[in-house]
Amino acid sequence: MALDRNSGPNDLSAFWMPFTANRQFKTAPRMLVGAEGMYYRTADGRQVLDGTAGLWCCNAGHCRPKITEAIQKQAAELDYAPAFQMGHPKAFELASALRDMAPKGMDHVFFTNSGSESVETALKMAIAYHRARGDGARTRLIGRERGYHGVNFGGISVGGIVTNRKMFGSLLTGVDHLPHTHLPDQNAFTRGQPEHGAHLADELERIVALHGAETIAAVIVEPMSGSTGVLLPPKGYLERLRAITKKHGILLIFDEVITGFGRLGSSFAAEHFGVMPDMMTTAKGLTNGVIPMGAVLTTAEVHDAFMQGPEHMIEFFHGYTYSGNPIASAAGLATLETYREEGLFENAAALAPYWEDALHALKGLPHVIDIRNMGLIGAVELEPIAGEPTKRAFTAFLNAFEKNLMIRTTGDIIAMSPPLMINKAQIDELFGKLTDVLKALD
Ligand code: PXG
Repeated sequence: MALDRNSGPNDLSAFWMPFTANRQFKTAPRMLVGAEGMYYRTADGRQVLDGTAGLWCCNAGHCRPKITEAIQKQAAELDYAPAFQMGHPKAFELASALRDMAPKGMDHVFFTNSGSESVETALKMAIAYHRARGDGARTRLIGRERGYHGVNFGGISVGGIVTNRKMFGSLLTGVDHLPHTHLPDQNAFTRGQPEHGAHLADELERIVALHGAETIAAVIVEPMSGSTGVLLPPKGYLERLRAITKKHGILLIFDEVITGFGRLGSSFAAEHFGVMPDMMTTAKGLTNGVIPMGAVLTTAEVHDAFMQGPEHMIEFFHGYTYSGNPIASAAGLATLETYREEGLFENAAALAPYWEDALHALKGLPHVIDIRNMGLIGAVELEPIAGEPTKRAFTAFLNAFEKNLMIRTTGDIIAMSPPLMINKAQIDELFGKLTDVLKALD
C-alpha cells in the first residue's frame, strides 16, 4: 500500500533546509504533497497556483506524463552507466538535441547536475581553454554585482549577492566585478528592456585597463539577472559587452540557468537578444526540474582547443559521477520534446504582452516602487519597512501562500515565473490574488 504522506511528517528537526528561514518554517510548515499542471497540492488539501515554476525550473508544468513515463522506463532499463570512459545513447541524443535547440555555433555540451556545477565547469573550462592555447596567464574571472551564479566557491566569487558571499571567507582570488545594471531613478516601471545603462558595459574597459587583458580569462553574466530580483539588461548593454570581450580575447559566458528553455519566449536569452556568447550555462528547465541536471554549451573553438595531444589522454580533467546520468538524460529528452510538441516557448512569447499588462496594472498599489518584466517573468519591488529589510516581501509571500498562490521573494522584491503552459485565466487568477495580497500589506 502506498504510504500516506498527506498528513505530513511528525519530525522536522533533522532536515536543515537550504536557503530557508528554518525556525520560521518549522513553526508553520508549508508542505507540498502533490502537483499537476499549474498547481501544487498542499498537505492540508489546497490547490496552490504555481507562480514560480517551482524554483524557475518546471517550465512545462508539473507531473507531465511524457516526462514521468520516460523516467520510469529508463529506471527499469538502464539505471546508471559510468560517466567516465563509458557512454550510453541517451546522453549523446540529449547533447545533440540541445545543440540543435541552441543558437547556431553552440556545438558541444558538457553535462553537470545543477546550475552551480555548470558555472564551476564553465569557469574552469575558460581558464583551461586559454592555457591549452598557451595563454596561461589568462586566469582572472570577471562577474557582476548582484549576479547569481549558484553557491559553490567559483560561483559565489564571481557572483555579486553580498549575503551569499560575506560569511564564506576570502573566496577565489583574481576576481573582479562589473557594476550591476539596476538604475531605478531612470528606469523604474519600464516595460521590458530599459533604455538607460548600456554605458555600464564600458566599465569592462576600465577593468581591462586595470588588470591587463592578457590576465583575464572570462566574463560571466546572467543575460537577465533572475535571483537578485529580475534586473533586465539595458538596451545595447549585452551587445557592448560582447564587443569588448571579443576585442580583448576574453571569453563571454552567459549564465542561462534561468533564462534558458523558453522563459523569455525564445529557447535561450542569447537567441532572444541576438548576442552570441562563447559558453552558456544551463540547468533547471533542461529536465523540467524533475531530475537534477545541468549542461554547459560551448563553441567548437573552445572545445577544439582541448582536442590535442595523445588520443589516449583525457583532454579535460573535470566531470561528475552523474554527468549525463541515464535517467536525467531520459528526462531531458522528454522535456525538450514536451516543449516542442506543446509549443510552450511560443506560448510564452504569445502571452508575454498579456502578462506584461496584467503585471504593470499593479502600479499604484501600496508600497510598489518598481515593476519589471520580460517574457514570462515579472518582478514587483516593494519599499522596504524601515529598519526591517525583506520583511514586507516575506509577509507578502506568506499571505500569498495562504491565498493559494506561490510567489518567490528576494530582498523586498517579489519575483514570478510561472510554468510556460499558463493561460490567460490563470494569469488573471495570479494577479487577482497578488493584488489582494498587496492591498492588505502594512
Ligand atoms: N545560475 C543562475 C543564473 C541561477 O539562477 C544557479 C546558477 C544555480 O543553480 P542550482 O541548480 O545550483 O541552484 C541559479 C539558481 C530564486 C532562485 O528564487 C534562483 C535559483 C535557485 C533557487 C532559487 O531566485 N537560481
